[in-house]
Amino acid sequence: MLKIRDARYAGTIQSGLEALPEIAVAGRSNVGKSSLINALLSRKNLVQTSKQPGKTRNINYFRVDPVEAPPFYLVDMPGYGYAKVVRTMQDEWGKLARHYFTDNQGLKLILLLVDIRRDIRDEERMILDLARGSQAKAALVATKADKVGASERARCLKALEAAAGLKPMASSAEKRWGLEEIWGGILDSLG
Ligand SMILES: Nc1nc2c(ncn2[C@@H]2O[C@H](COP(=O)(O)OP(=O)(O)O)[C@@H](O)[C@H]2O)c(=O)[nH]1
Ligand SMILES: [Mg+2]
Repeated sequence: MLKIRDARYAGTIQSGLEALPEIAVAGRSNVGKSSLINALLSRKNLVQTSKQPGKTRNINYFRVDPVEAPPFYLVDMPGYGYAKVVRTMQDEWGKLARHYFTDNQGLKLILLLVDIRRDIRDEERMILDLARGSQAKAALVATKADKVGASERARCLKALEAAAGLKPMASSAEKRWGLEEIWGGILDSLG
């Protein structure tokens, strides 16, 4: 596990932050973005996990200062796809995502989170397409792997791989599964 000297909230995209490499954490509302960031940083409540899905509309930057590597941001993207969020906000999400993923030289890696029990849908395809069109890498993380048994887990991972054309990393924020592999992908993309 990466040794971290400091990790703290740094602000939103609007606030004129110091330019540092960025690792984006994207995915549907409630998929486990905030929980995964907390797990990766071994912080319980650095990022608020949502009791109210669809409420986070900002791009939230968390600055990470590792002990033996240069600083970077873990970026908590707003969720999408929550049924009760009105259409205009979904469109807003699309615009924000397109802007963030396209005009962003600092973006090194998009961690696209999908619930292990779910399928890839239009929004995920859009994010993967945006990643292909940018200089950033994309990695697929299948969250909440603790929710299924071992054989079901293997079946779900295969289905996700076939649908996304990317091999997913299985994770559980609850059980702290898959964190080493995800850190490997992050450090690899930071170079
Ligand atoms: N069982 C289980 N629950 C999880 C896991 N990750 C997140 N959750 C739960 O899923 C809900 C949404 O998580 P959150 O991190 O807020 O999702 P976000 O909306 O994508 O940021 C919360 O109730 C979390 O406790 C996981 O790995 N396993
Ligand atoms: Mg969240």
